Amino acid sequence: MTISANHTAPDQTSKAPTGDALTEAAKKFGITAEDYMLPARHQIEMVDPDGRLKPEGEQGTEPGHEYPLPGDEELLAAYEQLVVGRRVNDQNSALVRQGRMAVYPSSHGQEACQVAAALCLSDGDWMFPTYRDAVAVMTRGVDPVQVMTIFRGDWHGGFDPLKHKVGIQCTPLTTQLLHAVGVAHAAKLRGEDTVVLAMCGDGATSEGDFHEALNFAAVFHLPVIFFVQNNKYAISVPLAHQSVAPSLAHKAVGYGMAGERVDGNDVVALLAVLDRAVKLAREGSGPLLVEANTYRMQAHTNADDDTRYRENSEVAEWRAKDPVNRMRTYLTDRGLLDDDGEARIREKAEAVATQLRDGLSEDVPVDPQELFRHVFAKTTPQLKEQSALLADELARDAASSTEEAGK
Ligand SMILES: Cc1ncc(C[n+]2csc(CCOP(=O)(O)OP(=O)(O)O)c2C)c(N)n1
Ligand SMILES: [Mg+2]
Repeated sequence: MTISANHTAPDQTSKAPTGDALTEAAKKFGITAEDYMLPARHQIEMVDPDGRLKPEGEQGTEPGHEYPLPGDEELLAAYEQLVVGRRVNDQNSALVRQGRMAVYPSSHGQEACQVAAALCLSDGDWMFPTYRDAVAVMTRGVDPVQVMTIFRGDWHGGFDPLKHKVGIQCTPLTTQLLHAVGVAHAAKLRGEDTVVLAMCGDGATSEGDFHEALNFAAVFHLPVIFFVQNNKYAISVPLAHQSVAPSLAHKAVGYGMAGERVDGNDVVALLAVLDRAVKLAREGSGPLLVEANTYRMQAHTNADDDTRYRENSEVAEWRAKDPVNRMRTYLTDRGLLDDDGEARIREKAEAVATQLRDGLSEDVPVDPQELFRHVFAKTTPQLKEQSALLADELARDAASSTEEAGK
Protein backbone atom coordinates (compact mmCIF):
# COMPACT_ATOMS: atom_id res chain seq x y z
CA MET A 1 0.00 0.00 0.00
CA THR A 2 1.50 3.36 -0.98
CA ILE A 3 0.36 6.83 -0.13
CA SER A 4 -0.02 8.77 -3.34
CA ALA A 5 0.91 12.46 -3.31
CA ASN A 6 -2.25 13.37 -5.20
CA HIS A 7 -4.72 11.21 -3.32
CA THR A 8 -8.24 12.49 -3.19
CA ALA A 9 -8.99 11.96 0.48
CA PRO A 10 -11.86 14.13 1.68
CA ASP A 11 -11.11 17.14 3.83
CA GLN A 12 -11.70 15.43 7.15
CA THR A 13 -8.69 13.13 6.65
CA SER A 14 -6.38 15.60 4.98
CA LYS A 15 -7.06 18.48 7.36
CA ALA A 16 -5.90 17.41 10.81
CA PRO A 17 -2.10 17.22 10.61
CA THR A 18 -0.84 14.46 12.90
CA GLY A 19 1.62 16.82 14.58
CA ASP A 20 -1.17 19.07 15.83
CA ALA A 21 -3.24 16.11 16.99
CA LEU A 22 -0.27 14.70 18.90
CA THR A 23 0.29 18.06 20.60
CA GLU A 24 -3.40 18.14 21.51
CA ALA A 25 -3.24 14.59 22.90
CA ALA A 26 -0.08 15.37 24.86
CA LYS A 27 -1.71 18.51 26.28
CA LYS A 28 -4.44 16.37 27.86
CA PHE A 29 -1.71 14.82 30.00
CA GLY A 30 0.37 17.97 30.54
CA ILE A 31 3.43 16.51 28.78
CA THR A 32 5.28 17.21 25.53
CA ALA A 33 4.35 15.44 22.30
CA GLU A 34 7.63 13.52 22.47
CA ASP A 35 6.92 12.31 26.00
CA TYR A 36 3.43 11.33 24.87
CA MET A 37 4.81 9.23 22.02
CA LEU A 38 7.73 7.62 23.82
CA PRO A 39 6.85 4.63 26.00
CA ALA A 40 7.33 5.02 29.75
CA ARG A 41 10.86 4.09 30.87
CA HIS A 42 9.63 0.77 32.31
CA GLN A 43 6.81 -1.52 31.25
CA ILE A 44 3.48 -1.02 33.00
CA GLU A 45 3.01 -3.81 35.54
CA MET A 46 0.39 -3.73 38.29
CA VAL A 47 0.17 -7.22 39.76
CA ASP A 48 3.47 -9.03 40.28
CA PRO A 49 4.05 -12.70 39.34
CA ASP A 50 3.15 -13.72 42.93
CA GLY A 51 -0.27 -12.10 42.58
CA ARG A 52 0.43 -9.05 44.76
CA LEU A 53 -0.60 -5.55 43.79
CA LYS A 54 2.59 -3.56 43.27
CA PRO A 55 3.00 -0.26 45.13
CA GLU A 56 1.97 2.64 42.87
CA GLY A 57 5.52 3.91 42.58
CA GLU A 58 6.66 0.55 41.18
CA GLN A 59 4.02 0.09 38.49
CA GLY A 60 6.12 1.75 35.79
CA THR A 61 3.81 4.74 35.50
CA GLU A 62 5.09 8.25 34.86
CA PRO A 63 3.47 11.68 34.52
CA GLY A 64 1.22 11.42 31.45
CA HIS A 65 1.51 7.62 31.48
CA GLU A 66 -0.78 6.98 34.45
CA TYR A 67 -3.13 4.03 34.65
CA PRO A 68 -5.96 3.65 37.14
CA LEU A 69 -6.70 0.12 38.40
CA PRO A 70 -9.59 -1.44 36.38
CA GLY A 71 -12.83 -2.11 38.28
CA ASP A 72 -13.47 -5.36 40.21
CA GLU A 73 -16.22 -6.49 37.85
CA GLU A 74 -13.97 -6.15 34.80
CA LEU A 75 -11.22 -8.08 36.60
CA LEU A 76 -13.54 -10.93 37.60
CA ALA A 77 -14.88 -11.17 34.04
CA ALA A 78 -11.30 -11.26 32.79
CA TYR A 79 -10.34 -14.04 35.20
CA GLU A 80 -13.26 -16.18 34.05
CA GLN A 81 -12.13 -15.76 30.44
CA LEU A 82 -8.53 -16.57 31.40
CA VAL A 83 -9.61 -19.90 32.85
CA VAL A 84 -11.81 -20.66 29.83
CA GLY A 85 -9.00 -19.61 27.48
CA ARG A 86 -6.45 -21.88 29.17
CA ARG A 87 -8.87 -24.82 29.02
CA VAL A 88 -9.56 -24.18 25.33
CA ASN A 89 -5.86 -23.97 24.49
CA ASP A 90 -5.19 -27.29 26.15
CA GLN A 91 -8.31 -28.95 24.74
CA ASN A 92 -7.38 -27.89 21.22
CA SER A 93 -3.84 -29.22 21.56
CA ALA A 94 -5.36 -32.57 22.58
CA LEU A 95 -7.75 -32.47 19.60
CA VAL A 96 -4.80 -31.97 17.27
CA ARG A 97 -3.12 -35.06 18.72
CA GLN A 98 -6.36 -36.99 18.12
CA GLY A 99 -6.44 -35.86 14.50
CA ARG A 100 -9.59 -33.81 15.03
CA MET A 101 -7.88 -30.54 14.18
CA ALA A 102 -5.20 -30.09 11.54
CA VAL A 103 -3.14 -27.50 13.38
CA TYR A 104 -3.43 -25.26 16.43
CA PRO A 105 -1.10 -22.39 17.25
CA SER A 106 -1.63 -22.35 21.01
CA SER A 107 -1.73 -19.15 23.06
CA HIS A 108 -1.07 -21.11 26.28
CA GLY A 109 0.69 -18.56 28.50
CA GLN A 110 -0.56 -15.62 26.43
CA GLU A 111 -4.16 -15.79 27.66
CA ALA A 112 -3.94 -12.44 29.46
CA CYS A 113 -3.20 -10.72 26.14
CA GLN A 114 -5.98 -12.66 24.43
CA VAL A 115 -8.60 -11.78 27.01
CA ALA A 116 -7.65 -8.11 27.38
CA ALA A 117 -7.63 -7.63 23.58
CA ALA A 118 -11.29 -8.69 23.44
CA LEU A 119 -12.55 -7.07 26.63
CA CYS A 120 -11.17 -3.61 25.88
CA LEU A 121 -13.35 -3.28 22.77
CA SER A 122 -17.00 -2.22 22.47
CA ASP A 123 -19.51 -4.10 20.31
CA GLY A 124 -19.12 -1.69 17.38
CA ASP A 125 -15.32 -1.93 17.32
CA TRP A 126 -13.31 -4.24 15.08
CA MET A 127 -10.63 -6.81 15.89
CA PHE A 128 -8.07 -8.16 13.41
CA PRO A 129 -6.42 -11.25 14.94
CA THR A 130 -3.49 -13.45 13.89
CA TYR A 131 -3.58 -17.24 13.62
CA ARG A 132 -2.54 -17.44 17.31
CA ASP A 133 -5.47 -15.38 18.58
CA ALA A 134 -8.34 -17.89 18.62
CA VAL A 135 -8.95 -17.30 22.33
CA ALA A 136 -9.28 -13.55 21.70
CA VAL A 137 -11.83 -14.22 18.95
CA MET A 138 -13.79 -16.53 21.27
CA THR A 139 -13.65 -14.02 24.11
CA ARG A 140 -15.13 -11.48 21.71
CA GLY A 141 -18.19 -13.74 21.61
CA VAL A 142 -17.77 -15.91 18.52
CA ASP A 143 -18.97 -19.49 18.97
CA PRO A 144 -15.93 -21.67 19.92
CA VAL A 145 -16.65 -24.40 17.36
CA GLN A 146 -17.04 -21.78 14.62
CA VAL A 147 -13.72 -20.22 15.64
CA MET A 148 -11.89 -23.54 15.41
CA THR A 149 -13.39 -24.50 12.02
CA ILE A 150 -10.47 -22.89 10.19
CA PHE A 151 -8.00 -25.11 12.11
CA ARG A 152 -9.74 -28.23 10.82
CA GLY A 153 -8.53 -27.25 7.39
CA ASP A 154 -11.90 -26.10 6.12
CA TRP A 155 -11.87 -23.67 3.17
CA HIS A 156 -13.83 -21.00 5.02
CA GLY A 157 -13.19 -19.08 8.22
CA GLY A 158 -16.09 -20.56 10.19
CA PHE A 159 -17.80 -17.31 11.17
CA ASP A 160 -19.18 -14.14 9.65
CA PRO A 161 -16.60 -11.34 10.06
CA LEU A 162 -19.20 -8.61 9.54
CA LYS A 163 -21.55 -9.96 12.19
CA HIS A 164 -18.87 -10.17 14.86
CA LYS A 165 -16.64 -7.37 13.60
CA VAL A 166 -13.68 -9.72 13.71
CA GLY A 167 -11.37 -10.38 10.76
CA ILE A 168 -10.71 -13.99 9.77
CA GLN A 169 -7.58 -15.43 11.40
CA CYS A 170 -5.01 -15.56 8.68
CA THR A 171 -1.67 -17.27 8.11
CA PRO A 172 0.12 -14.75 5.87
CA LEU A 173 1.94 -12.63 8.41
CA THR A 174 0.81 -9.05 8.97
CA THR A 175 -1.67 -8.72 6.11
CA GLN A 176 -4.36 -8.22 8.77
CA LEU A 177 -2.77 -4.94 9.87
CA LEU A 178 -3.45 -3.44 6.45
CA HIS A 179 -7.02 -4.72 6.50
CA ALA A 180 -7.42 -3.16 9.94
CA VAL A 181 -6.14 0.19 8.75
CA GLY A 182 -8.47 0.05 5.74
CA VAL A 183 -11.49 -0.60 7.97
CA ALA A 184 -10.47 2.24 10.30
CA HIS A 185 -10.09 4.57 7.32
CA ALA A 186 -13.53 3.61 6.02
CA ALA A 187 -15.10 4.08 9.47
CA LYS A 188 -13.54 7.52 9.75
CA LEU A 189 -14.79 8.56 6.32
CA ARG A 190 -18.27 7.44 7.35
CA GLY A 191 -18.08 9.46 10.54
CA GLU A 192 -18.36 6.37 12.79
CA ASP A 193 -16.57 6.24 16.14
CA THR A 194 -15.22 2.70 15.56
CA VAL A 195 -11.89 1.71 17.12
CA VAL A 196 -9.88 -1.05 15.43
CA LEU A 197 -7.54 -3.37 17.32
CA ALA A 198 -4.88 -4.82 15.01
CA MET A 199 -2.93 -7.74 16.43
CA CYS A 200 0.49 -9.10 15.46
CA GLY A 201 3.52 -10.88 16.89
CA ASP A 202 7.12 -9.75 17.47
CA GLY A 203 8.30 -11.44 14.27
CA ALA A 204 5.61 -9.68 12.25
CA THR A 205 7.11 -6.30 13.15
CA SER A 206 9.90 -7.07 10.62
CA GLU A 207 7.44 -7.36 7.75
CA GLY A 208 7.04 -4.58 5.19
CA ASP A 209 3.28 -4.63 5.78
CA PHE A 210 3.91 -3.62 9.41
CA HIS A 211 5.66 -0.45 8.25
CA GLU A 212 3.01 0.36 5.68
CA ALA A 213 0.13 -0.17 8.07
CA LEU A 214 1.64 1.94 10.85
CA ASN A 215 2.68 4.73 8.54
CA PHE A 216 -0.68 4.86 6.80
CA ALA A 217 -2.55 4.85 10.13
CA ALA A 218 -0.38 7.66 11.50
CA VAL A 219 -0.49 9.86 8.40
CA PHE A 220 -4.26 9.42 8.07
CA HIS A 221 -4.63 9.79 11.81
CA LEU A 222 -6.77 6.66 12.22
CA PRO A 223 -8.23 5.11 15.38
CA VAL A 224 -6.15 1.92 15.30
CA ILE A 225 -4.42 0.22 18.21
CA PHE A 226 -1.54 -1.95 17.05
CA PHE A 227 -1.30 -4.64 19.71
CA VAL A 228 2.01 -6.52 19.47
CA GLN A 229 2.30 -9.70 21.49
CA ASN A 230 6.02 -10.04 21.96
CA ASN A 231 6.25 -13.72 22.87
CA LYS A 232 10.02 -13.70 22.20
CA TYR A 233 10.03 -16.03 19.19
CA ALA A 234 9.08 -16.10 15.54
CA ILE A 235 8.99 -19.88 15.22
CA SER A 236 12.67 -20.62 16.02
CA VAL A 237 13.96 -17.06 15.57
CA PRO A 238 14.50 -15.32 18.92
CA LEU A 239 13.70 -11.65 19.38
CA ALA A 240 17.39 -10.67 19.51
CA HIS A 241 17.76 -11.82 15.89
CA GLN A 242 14.63 -9.92 14.93
CA SER A 243 15.18 -6.45 16.35
CA VAL A 244 17.73 -4.48 18.38
CA ALA A 245 15.35 -1.58 19.03
CA PRO A 246 15.15 -0.60 22.75
CA SER A 247 11.66 -2.16 22.66
CA LEU A 248 9.06 -2.84 19.99
CA ALA A 249 6.92 -0.08 21.54
CA HIS A 250 9.69 2.40 20.68
CA LYS A 251 8.98 1.76 17.00
CA ALA A 252 5.83 3.91 17.41
CA VAL A 253 7.67 7.22 17.72
CA GLY A 254 9.26 6.72 14.30
CA TYR A 255 5.78 6.87 12.79
CA GLY A 256 4.57 9.74 14.95
CA MET A 257 2.34 7.68 17.20
CA ALA A 258 2.28 6.86 20.90
CA GLY A 259 3.78 3.62 22.16
CA GLU A 260 3.55 1.83 25.50
CA ARG A 261 4.83 -1.49 26.80
CA VAL A 262 3.06 -3.58 29.33
CA ASP A 263 3.56 -6.82 31.22
CA GLY A 264 1.73 -9.22 28.90
CA ASN A 265 1.13 -11.78 31.65
CA ASP A 266 -0.61 -9.26 33.91
CA VAL A 267 -4.21 -8.93 32.77
CA VAL A 268 -4.78 -6.03 35.19
CA ALA A 269 -2.07 -3.90 33.55
CA LEU A 270 -3.12 -5.01 30.07
CA LEU A 271 -6.71 -3.92 30.64
CA ALA A 272 -5.57 -0.61 32.12
CA VAL A 273 -3.27 0.16 29.17
CA LEU A 274 -5.61 -1.09 26.44
CA ASP A 275 -8.71 0.58 27.94
CA ARG A 276 -6.86 3.91 27.90
CA ALA A 277 -5.61 3.31 24.36
CA VAL A 278 -9.15 2.58 23.15
CA LYS A 279 -10.44 5.73 24.86
CA LEU A 280 -7.71 7.87 23.29
CA ALA A 281 -8.23 6.39 19.84
CA ARG A 282 -12.00 6.95 20.12
CA GLU A 283 -11.48 10.56 21.20
CA GLY A 284 -9.50 11.17 18.00
CA SER A 285 -5.94 11.08 19.32
CA GLY A 286 -4.82 8.86 16.43
CA PRO A 287 -3.23 5.41 16.41
CA LEU A 288 -1.26 3.84 19.27
CA LEU A 289 1.08 0.89 19.58
CA VAL A 290 0.95 -1.35 22.66
CA GLU A 291 3.65 -3.98 23.13
CA ALA A 292 2.82 -6.81 25.52
CA ASN A 293 5.84 -8.55 27.00
CA THR A 294 4.85 -12.22 27.16
CA TYR A 295 6.14 -15.67 26.24
CA ARG A 296 5.12 -18.52 23.95
CA MET A 297 5.05 -21.39 26.47
CA GLN A 298 4.55 -24.17 23.94
CA ALA A 299 5.92 -25.01 20.51
CA HIS A 300 5.00 -22.69 17.62
CA THR A 301 2.45 -25.29 16.44
CA ASN A 302 2.22 -29.08 16.55
CA ALA A 303 4.62 -29.08 13.56
CA ASP A 304 7.45 -27.55 15.59
CA ASP A 305 9.95 -28.98 18.10
CA ASP A 306 10.87 -26.08 20.38
CA THR A 307 13.49 -28.08 22.32
CA ARG A 308 15.78 -27.63 19.29
CA TYR A 309 16.16 -23.89 19.74
CA ARG A 310 15.48 -22.98 23.39
CA GLU A 311 16.41 -24.16 26.86
CA ASN A 312 13.90 -25.74 29.24
CA SER A 313 15.17 -23.41 31.96
CA GLU A 314 13.95 -20.40 29.96
CA VAL A 315 10.47 -21.91 29.68
CA ALA A 316 10.48 -22.72 33.41
CA GLU A 317 11.35 -19.11 34.21
CA TRP A 318 8.24 -17.95 32.40
CA ARG A 319 6.06 -20.66 33.94
CA ALA A 320 6.52 -18.83 37.23
CA LYS A 321 4.96 -15.74 35.63
CA ASP A 322 1.80 -17.58 34.57
CA PRO A 323 -1.06 -15.14 33.90
CA VAL A 324 -3.85 -17.39 35.20
CA ASN A 325 -2.28 -18.33 38.56
CA ARG A 326 -1.25 -14.73 39.16
CA MET A 327 -4.79 -13.45 38.75
CA ARG A 328 -6.30 -16.23 40.85
CA THR A 329 -4.01 -15.35 43.76
CA TYR A 330 -4.71 -11.65 43.39
CA LEU A 331 -8.52 -12.03 43.34
CA THR A 332 -8.52 -14.60 46.16
CA ASP A 333 -6.35 -12.41 48.40
CA ARG A 334 -8.67 -9.48 47.75
CA GLY A 335 -11.69 -11.60 48.76
CA LEU A 336 -13.23 -11.32 45.27
CA LEU A 337 -12.90 -15.03 44.52
CA ASP A 338 -13.65 -18.04 46.75
CA ASP A 339 -13.78 -21.81 46.22
CA ASP A 340 -17.39 -21.70 45.00
CA GLY A 341 -16.58 -18.96 42.51
CA GLU A 342 -13.58 -20.89 41.27
CA ALA A 343 -15.64 -24.09 40.91
CA ARG A 344 -18.33 -22.26 38.93
CA ILE A 345 -15.74 -20.82 36.54
CA ARG A 346 -14.04 -24.21 36.09
CA GLU A 347 -17.43 -25.76 35.28
CA LYS A 348 -17.98 -23.14 32.61
CA ALA A 349 -14.53 -23.83 31.14
CA GLU A 350 -15.27 -27.56 31.12
CA ALA A 351 -18.56 -26.94 29.30
CA VAL A 352 -16.72 -25.05 26.54
CA ALA A 353 -14.16 -27.87 26.27
CA THR A 354 -17.02 -30.40 25.91
CA GLN A 355 -18.63 -28.20 23.26
CA LEU A 356 -15.34 -28.21 21.33
CA ARG A 357 -14.85 -31.97 21.67
CA ASP A 358 -18.42 -32.66 20.50
CA GLY A 359 -18.37 -30.06 17.73
CA LEU A 360 -15.00 -31.03 16.32
CA SER A 361 -15.50 -34.76 16.61
CA GLU A 362 -18.40 -34.69 14.16
CA ASP A 363 -17.33 -35.90 10.75
CA VAL A 364 -18.48 -33.30 8.27
CA PRO A 365 -18.98 -34.36 4.67
CA VAL A 366 -16.25 -32.69 2.63
CA ASP A 367 -16.55 -32.21 -1.12
CA PRO A 368 -13.02 -31.79 -2.54
CA GLN A 369 -14.50 -29.88 -5.49
CA GLU A 370 -15.31 -27.05 -3.06
CA LEU A 371 -11.66 -26.08 -3.54
CA PHE A 372 -12.58 -24.54 -6.86
CA ARG A 373 -15.81 -22.85 -5.85
CA HIS A 374 -15.94 -19.23 -4.64
CA VAL A 375 -12.43 -18.48 -5.98
CA PHE A 376 -13.61 -16.18 -8.77
CA ALA A 377 -17.10 -14.95 -9.62
CA LYS A 378 -16.50 -16.41 -13.10
CA THR A 379 -14.27 -19.44 -12.96
CA THR A 380 -11.06 -19.47 -15.04
CA PRO A 381 -10.11 -22.07 -17.71
CA GLN A 382 -7.19 -23.15 -15.48
CA LEU A 383 -9.48 -23.87 -12.53
CA LYS A 384 -11.91 -25.74 -14.79
CA GLU A 385 -9.04 -27.90 -16.03
CA GLN A 386 -7.81 -28.59 -12.47
CA SER A 387 -11.34 -29.39 -11.34
CA ALA A 388 -11.69 -31.92 -14.20
CA LEU A 389 -8.34 -33.51 -13.27
CA LEU A 390 -9.49 -33.87 -9.66
CA ALA A 391 -12.85 -35.34 -10.75
CA ASP A 392 -10.98 -37.88 -12.86
CA GLU A 393 -8.63 -38.80 -10.01
CA LEU A 394 -11.52 -39.19 -7.55
CA ALA A 395 -13.38 -41.40 -10.01
CA ARG A 396 -10.31 -43.60 -10.46
CA ASP A 397 -9.88 -43.80 -6.65
CA ALA A 398 -13.52 -44.83 -6.23
CA ALA A 399 -13.19 -47.47 -8.97
CA SER A 400 -10.05 -49.01 -7.44
CA SER A 401 -11.71 -49.09 -3.98
CA THR A 402 -14.68 -50.98 -5.45
CA GLU A 403 -12.28 -53.35 -7.18
CA GLU A 404 -10.33 -53.92 -3.90
CA ALA A 405 -13.59 -54.61 -2.04
CA GLY A 406 -14.58 -57.17 -4.67
CA LYS A 407 -11.33 -59.24 -4.25
C1 LIG B 1 4.30 -13.45 4.89
C2 LIG B 1 4.73 -14.65 5.65
N1 LIG B 1 6.03 -14.93 5.81
C3 LIG B 1 6.40 -16.01 6.53
C4 LIG B 1 5.48 -16.84 7.09
C5 LIG B 1 5.92 -18.07 7.89
N2 LIG B 1 5.67 -17.85 9.32
C6 LIG B 1 4.57 -18.35 9.91
S1 LIG B 1 4.50 -17.96 11.52
C7 LIG B 1 5.96 -17.14 11.48
C8 LIG B 1 6.54 -16.51 12.72
C9 LIG B 1 5.77 -15.34 13.19
O1 LIG B 1 6.21 -14.92 14.43
P1 LIG B 1 5.49 -13.84 15.30
O2 LIG B 1 5.05 -12.71 14.43
O3 LIG B 1 6.37 -13.49 16.43
O4 LIG B 1 4.16 -14.55 15.82
P2 LIG B 1 3.99 -15.80 16.81
O5 LIG B 1 3.90 -17.03 15.95
O6 LIG B 1 5.15 -15.83 17.73
O7 LIG B 1 2.70 -15.58 17.52
C10 LIG B 1 6.50 -17.19 10.19
C11 LIG B 1 7.79 -16.59 9.80
C12 LIG B 1 4.12 -16.52 6.91
N3 LIG B 1 3.14 -17.24 7.47
N4 LIG B 1 3.77 -15.42 6.20
MG1 LIG C 1 6.38 -14.26 18.32
